[in-house]
Amino acid sequence: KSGSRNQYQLNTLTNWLLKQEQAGIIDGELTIVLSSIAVACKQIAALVQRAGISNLTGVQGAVNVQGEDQKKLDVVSNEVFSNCLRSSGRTGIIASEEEDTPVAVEESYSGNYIVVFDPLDGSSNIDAAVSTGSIFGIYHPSEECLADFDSDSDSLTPSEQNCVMNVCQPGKNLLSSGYCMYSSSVIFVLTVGTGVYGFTLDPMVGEFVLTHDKIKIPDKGKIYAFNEGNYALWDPNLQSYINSLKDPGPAGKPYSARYIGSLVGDFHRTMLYGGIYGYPRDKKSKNGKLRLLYECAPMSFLVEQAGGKGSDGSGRILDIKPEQVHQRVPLYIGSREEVEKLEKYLSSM
Ligand code: P6P
Repeated sequence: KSGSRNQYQLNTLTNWLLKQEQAGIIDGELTIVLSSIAVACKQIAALVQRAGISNLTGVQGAVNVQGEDQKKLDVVSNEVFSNCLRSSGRTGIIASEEEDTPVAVEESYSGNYIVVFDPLDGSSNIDAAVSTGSIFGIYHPSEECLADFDSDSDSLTPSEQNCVMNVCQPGKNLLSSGYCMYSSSVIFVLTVGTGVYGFTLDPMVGEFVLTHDKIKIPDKGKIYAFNEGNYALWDPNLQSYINSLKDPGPAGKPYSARYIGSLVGDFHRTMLYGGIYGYPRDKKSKNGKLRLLYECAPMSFLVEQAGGKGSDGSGRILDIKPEQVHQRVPLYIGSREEVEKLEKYLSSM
């Protein structure tokens, strides 16, 4: 029968990308950028799974721009991601959590896409073999940032300035975003603006196979994911919100607490099961810990595409235009009902 699928035809990420291209949803250049990101994630998955064997656990002995001890795998994953994007020939500028400033890609000869990424989020979990992940976002080059760019420009060369301007776009400009989770399964999740799709790596074939067709986050969940070790440092209204989840009164059922300490793992579970993940601002960290450009905005694009919400506590993450590449913002993300209830609690501050 024409069109019937025989059991040897895998529904791979490559097939899916070609279908999006045929439907005119993405162009051939973006297809190549996304394919190169998938290759980078496969390489990182292999490195992560053998970290203990190939002596890739532990620290690199350097500190990154975030002031965090770089793990060996942070450095290696960053190189893998950068090399795949450079050799795609379609990436104009890349910005990484592990690099001080965004860099223009000399090898680019077409497409000129802006790619922001966290090559290995949650890397402090590596030595204990707990879930980690890579996060990415893709933009068109943008001149609109030129208008009101007021950095300490004397410290940046014109080309560095141009890179920063092109990278500092609000998440609502994202063409695509996604993550790859390295856990009991390796799952590649992405959106190109037409819903959220998940692909599980089949180690027998070395291909990502469609396993989650149009992820929809439940409107309400039963799980909250906050680091309650910081509870004493939180705004009193946030404390009240968390208490309302733990003790909803006689009519309600208490939520469960789940916190992996890896954004990709906590977020992926929230996308599938519902509930809320939060990394609040607190007395120590005035803007929280997570970075807007390559953590909060890509995840917020995904959650909105799945019917959920991504908020900084008072507004939509995707509306925030970054002023600096590594700018941090508070993040509350997940099911619509939980995020809206949290915003109400915080607005009564
Ligand atoms: P804490 C990992 O370092 C990370 O950036 C996220 O992946 C994770 O959710 C969070 O920080 C954990 O931070 O302060 O709770 O250990």
